[in-house]
This record gives sequence, C-alpha cells and structure tokens, in this order.
Amino acid sequence: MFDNFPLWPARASTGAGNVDALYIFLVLLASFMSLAIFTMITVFALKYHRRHGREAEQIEGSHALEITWSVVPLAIFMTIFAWGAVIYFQERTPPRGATEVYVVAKQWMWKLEHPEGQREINELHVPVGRDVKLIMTSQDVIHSFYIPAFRIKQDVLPGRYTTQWFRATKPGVYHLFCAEYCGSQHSGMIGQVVVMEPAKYEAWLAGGTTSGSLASNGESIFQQLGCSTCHRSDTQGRGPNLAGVFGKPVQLEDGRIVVADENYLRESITSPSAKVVSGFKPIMPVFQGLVSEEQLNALVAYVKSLNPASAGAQQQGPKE
Ligand code: HEC
Ligand SMILES: [Cu+2]
Repeated sequence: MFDNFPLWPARASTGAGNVDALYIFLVLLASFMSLAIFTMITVFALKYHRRHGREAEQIEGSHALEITWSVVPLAIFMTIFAWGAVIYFQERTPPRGATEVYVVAKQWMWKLEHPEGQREINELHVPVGRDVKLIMTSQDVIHSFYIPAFRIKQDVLPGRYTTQWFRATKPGVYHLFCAEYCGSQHSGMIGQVVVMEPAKYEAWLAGGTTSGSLASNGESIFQQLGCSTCHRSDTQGRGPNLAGVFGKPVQLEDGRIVVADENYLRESITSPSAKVVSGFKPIMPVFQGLVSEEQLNALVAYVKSLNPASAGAQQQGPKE
C-alpha cells in the first residue's frame, strides 16, 4: 500500500514500513477528529442559532458523558504511546552481529569508515539485507544523520558516540542529509547511500585501496602512542589487560559498576580519570586533544577486536 505514493520517500529499510504505518494512523486519526469537530460546529450552529422566545438551559452534568470523554481519549493516546515506544525500541536497538560503520561528522561533510578499512566521504556503500550499525561522532558541532528512505535520523554529537542501525531492503541510491542546522554550509552537508546487491558490494569492497582494517590501524596507533607499554596481554602491565573488556561490566574504584560499551572505551582514552578501574591507579595520561576522531575510532575498534565473541560476530555475514 502507498508504495508509489508521491508524498512518501522511497521505503527501503526493514523499519520504514512500521514508521509509515504509525504516521498514517496519526494522519487518519487527526483528519477524523478535525472533520468531526467542524461537522459538530456546523450542525450545532444551525440547530441552536438564536431564535425568538428560546432561552439557554443549564445542564447539571453527566457522569456517563464525563467518563466517556476521559477514557476514550486516554485509550487512544496510550495506543499511540505504546505503538511509538515499540518502534522506538526497535530503531534504538541494533541487532547483535551488525556490521559496524564509524561516522565522523564535521562542518560540512560526512566521513565514513568501514571495518574492513574503506573510507568514504559523503557516500556510504552498504549491501542489501545486512544489518548495519552506525557509530557516530562529530569533530565540531552537533549534526544529525538522516536517511529519509530508511526513516532513521539521529543527532551526531561532539565528544561522544551516538548510534543507529538499519537493514536496507532495496538496491538503489538514497539521500543522506544533515538534519541539524550546523552553520552556513549546512544545506550542502548532503550525500548518498548506495545500497548494492551483496556480490556487487563485495566487489566494491575488494576494489578500494585500504591501508588495512580499522582494527589493525588501531593496533598500530596503540603501539605508536605507547598504550601497549601499560596495557599488556598478560597481567603484568601497569594498566588492565584489555582483552575481553568490551561489552562486560567493569568494577570502578568508586564502587560503581559500568558496562564497557563504545562510549566507555572512548571516555577511558580521552579522560581516563572520569572512571578509574578498581585496583588500578589513575596514572593513565589524558589523550584528549592528542588523538583525532579517526584515531579514536580505530583505537575503539581495536579494543573491541580483542574481544573473541564480538570479533567473531563481526566477521559473519547476515544471519538468516
Ligand atoms: C601510563 C600507563 C598507561 C598508558 C600509556 C595508557 N593507559 Fe590505559 N589505563 C591505564 C590504567 C592504570 C588504567 C586503569 C585506571 C583507569 O581506568 O584510569 C587504564 C584504563 C584504560 C581503559 C579502561 C580499561 C578497563 O578495563 O575498563 C582503556 C580502554 C584504556 N586504558 C585504553 C588505553 C589506550 C587506548 C591507550 C593509548 C592511547 C592507553 N590506555 C594508554 C594505564 C595506561
Ligand atoms: Cu551538519
């Protein structure tokens, strides 16, 4: 239904239909209510217009009526809330094993990094039918990564990661927009998402020149910056062994327990003293300002790759 309806952008992801269904429901509901209200106004105006000899009479109230007009709207609003919440959680929860693409926004372009090492600017190539998780950050102001055909949009913030995910369903070329006013060239901060058949995508991946995967780049940065002098693969280092840290709960010196997600790794590098691992001294140097966003992404990808479980999941194709 509505597939060729010109008011809608193409519908090219698994989540797009759900968003449209809710949107259509809201439009129909609002149209019905507007129509009902204007009809009533007209009918009552005609029926009760001023006539000689007729007085207004006081109505003393009706419980039945009041309960009806409280309960019915409540039910409708709760339906909208529950329906919206379900879609929200679907859109916010990337499936396990999704391919991870890092996005760095800057005034005024999008830089994209694939796990295999390919880099793109204002263009994102993805295969059809595979879950893709975007791990996004900005090197200056707030931007917003918006792909109308996938019905996804997420603000991209400096100093931390935000994520979103999609699974493209139709090969084609789709618009990519920045949806947060970010300066004088904001309107030019556009690009395209190229969805390809898996075989063509593999060919595209093989065709580009890369200097190694993101994680292996991260490994050389890890050596260059001297991270490896403290973080060793045994328990003798001055810092914790990072193997298997990602995705696990970490006990902190102040008693808190936090999950080591991408934002935790990022913060551990840019401002180590914010969360000090229990049993260790806060001796790690601050790398804020010393590493670029791209280097940070590579370091985070490297630490994640030290994790047997998630590294394995990354190599797998679509799980159908
Ligand atoms: C002088 C030694 C030293 C250097 C150099 C160092 N670290 Fe650390 N690092 C530590 C110590 C000690 C901790 C634990 C205390 C803390 O959380 O600050 C730590 C914690 C971490 C954590 C959190 C680990 C966990 O188990 O939760 C990460 C991630 C990390 N470092 C990454 C890096 C990276 C990446 C570099 C290089 C850019 C680096 N470190 C350089 C000493 C160091
Ligand atoms: Cu922007």
